[in-house]
Amino acid sequence: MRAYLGLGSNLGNRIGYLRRAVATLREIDACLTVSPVYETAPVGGPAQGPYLNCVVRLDTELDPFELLQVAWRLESDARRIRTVRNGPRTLDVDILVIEGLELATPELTVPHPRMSERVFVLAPLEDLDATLVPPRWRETFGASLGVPESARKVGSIDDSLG
Ligand code: PH2
Ligand code: MG
Ligand code: MG
Repeated sequence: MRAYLGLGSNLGNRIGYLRRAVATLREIDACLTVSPVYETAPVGGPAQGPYLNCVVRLDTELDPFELLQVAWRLESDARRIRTVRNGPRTLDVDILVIEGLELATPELTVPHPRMSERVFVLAPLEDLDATLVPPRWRETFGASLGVPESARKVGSIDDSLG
């Protein structure tokens, strides 16, 4: 199956956490594609610092729940500590889209239920495949892209970003 994962970090060495997660995901798909990296204003939760976000596209033989286990393992490798909902984190890995699949279970809902409102997901997703972003979502997040700090492309995962 072909899956799109959203990665985010706003604690510690943010780009380092994203890079490490991508390196581990390359063990699953050596040919994966990484979107540009964005610096984005935090959405929801307590006052917290800005995020780095990107989206990864990969092809895998794993099933959705096996891929979810991988996402959780990446977060625990990053020593993520869960306190408040939408609070700051070293690493968040969300399954956004799995091509040709819709799923709603207690552990996993695909497509990700809140992605249509989230510029930090839609901007990098659109970079990878614009057909995944319906025009009416584009209108919403396209407007917020004009808002300073909402999401700013800062470079590629391999650049030395702060
Ligand atoms: N993730 C959240 C909540 N808010 N804001 C930004 N900018 N980026 C995120 O990845 C993010 C967020 C919950 O997963
Ligand atoms: Mg998330
Ligand atoms: Mg998550």
